[in-house]
Amino acid sequence: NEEWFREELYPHWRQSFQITRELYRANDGLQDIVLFETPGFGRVLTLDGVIQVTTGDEFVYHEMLAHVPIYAHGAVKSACVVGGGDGGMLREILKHASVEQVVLVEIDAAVVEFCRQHMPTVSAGAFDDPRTEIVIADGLKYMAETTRRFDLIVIDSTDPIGPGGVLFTEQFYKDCARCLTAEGIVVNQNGVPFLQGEEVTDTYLRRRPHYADVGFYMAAVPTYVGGLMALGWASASSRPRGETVETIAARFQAAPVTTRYYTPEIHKAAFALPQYVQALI
Ligand code: AG3
Repeated sequence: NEEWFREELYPHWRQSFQITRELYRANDGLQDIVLFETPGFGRVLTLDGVIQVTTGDEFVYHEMLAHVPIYAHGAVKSACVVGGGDGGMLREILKHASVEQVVLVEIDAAVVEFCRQHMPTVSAGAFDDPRTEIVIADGLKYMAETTRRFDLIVIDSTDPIGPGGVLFTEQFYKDCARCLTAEGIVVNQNGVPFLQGEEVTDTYLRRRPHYADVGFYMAAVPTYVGGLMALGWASASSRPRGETVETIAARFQAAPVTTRYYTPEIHKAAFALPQYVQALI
């Protein structure tokens, strides 16, 4: 009598996970939060029925959204994570000794509490790091109002459905641009372009007016099915994306972090876009 979770993100394509046991289920009025254990991917967190994190493969996503911009920038001191209530993005950013402060702006306090308790290996102590500041707020409002400036903004959101939808608007991208330092970089999860191609086109068009450089890079996250996932890139200066593999490798060697996916060669290669993705831009 097996139990299965079926993800219904796409109308025409579903993926299923065998459930060893359901651990928790909550609804705090903002979204449905469910946590279950699987034989293959460890603990899986879903929000409104869509997989956000699995302890098995989260390293790919978190490493690629943290280390690529950090090594491309070369001297990130201040960072902001919008979303990311599981703490995995914080964990990766805080691996860098150059980082002095990270503000986590998460709309849903319950996600932070839930993940802190039931997925502690994801945050791995990052919530308690003295460099971490947690702000429970709507990211759109926070970015519109803050006077802080960041070398790095990571938009670690859900898909553009539910409370995370505003994090894909032109207004939000414009506010993020205002909050960047001179060589600052914004990255975000931009969906799986084979299945969500319009998200790439929309993001490109909404950012183009507000940044010196707008682009995408890619990573293979097993549970975000449908081929490579697109990670969005926008920066206040056109310098960071073009850094050579030699420069990236030298920075990585001078200030290494432990990774399971990221390498300087993957960093460079990730910006090579398949034709079907280029066609969306
Ligand atoms: N948020 C990214 C979820 C993307 C799922 N989308 C998809 N499969 N198209 C992850 C939050 C992890 N910190």
